[in-house]
Amino acid sequence: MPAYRPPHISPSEITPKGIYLSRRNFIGAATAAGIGLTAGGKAWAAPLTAAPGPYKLNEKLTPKEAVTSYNNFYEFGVNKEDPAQNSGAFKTTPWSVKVEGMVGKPKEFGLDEILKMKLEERTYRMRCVEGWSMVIPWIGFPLSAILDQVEPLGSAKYVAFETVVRPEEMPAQGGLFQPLPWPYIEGLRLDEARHPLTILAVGLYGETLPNQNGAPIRLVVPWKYGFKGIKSIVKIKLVEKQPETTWKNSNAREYGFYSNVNPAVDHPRWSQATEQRIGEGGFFGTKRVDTLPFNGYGNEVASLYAGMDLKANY
Ligand SMILES: Nc1nc2c(c(=O)[nH]1)N[C@H]1C(S)=C(S)[C@@H](COP(=O)(O)O)O[C@H]1N2
Ligand SMILES: [Mo]
Repeated sequence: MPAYRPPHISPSEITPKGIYLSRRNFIGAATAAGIGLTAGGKAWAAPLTAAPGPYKLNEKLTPKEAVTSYNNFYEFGVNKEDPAQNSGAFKTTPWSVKVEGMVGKPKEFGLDEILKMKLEERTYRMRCVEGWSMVIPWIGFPLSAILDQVEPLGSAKYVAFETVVRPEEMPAQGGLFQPLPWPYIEGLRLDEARHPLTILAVGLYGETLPNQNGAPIRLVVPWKYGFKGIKSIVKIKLVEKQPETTWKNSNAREYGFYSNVNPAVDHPRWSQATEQRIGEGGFFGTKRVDTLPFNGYGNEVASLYAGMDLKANY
């Protein structure tokens, strides 16, 4: 039996080149993604239209092939190519999301209803705690649109999220080696959840989300490390106390509740000062750029943390 694997592994810890994918696997997955098929042969994409949203970014988009073949989704395996290769049998219809807890009007949202929300294109800079980043044209809507409908009570202070548990369709949930405890869980403070930058994404690059990116609906919080962006959500619960989160539970010294992108707070095992833009300087390029406080969204979100010590609240 493999030993419990240290949670996140910085690519630079594995190879000096900065990328630990095998070239052959990456290109194989990218080709499959490019023709709209996962390795399992299932078509995943349907066109999705959305109006341009706020927060324009003047940065080069990460190629779709990289966005859809270099993923973290441990339910399908711990290697970057696993989610694209092992998620072909994952069924995303029918689907619904329960929104419950401290709310006046709990509600179960069916996927049809979700897809009728006012969808926007939101191109965001995304930063993984492992030291790489992408620029992704998401399609989604503000999480606040759903929160408004359920009418949070005054006592609600946090929002807790849960990913689906389906060992029959998610190989790493059914295998002997369990990389994480399931369900994958995440959380935000209510004001973070209501911030206009925080979206529920249902698509990217003009199409419905590929399974490997968290179909049919996932969270995107661009000023936080990528692991806050919980995928394939089935439950959203308004709660009074700070909820447990998967990575903090697995290693609280390395991962906090807030997980705001912060170049001044190093991960205990590597620096967070710079990042590798996946797909720039060639697919396997090693060019690194400076990481920005709040991933560059400081003007929008720094006020949420006024008076907080962000070194203690990492
Ligand atoms: N359910 C679930 N959500 C998850 C993860 C996961 O393993 N399981 N990985 C997280 C991490 S570490 C990152 S960096 C992002 C990656 O999202 P992407 O593959 O769409 O780029 O998803 C996050 N959401
Ligand atoms: Mo990540």
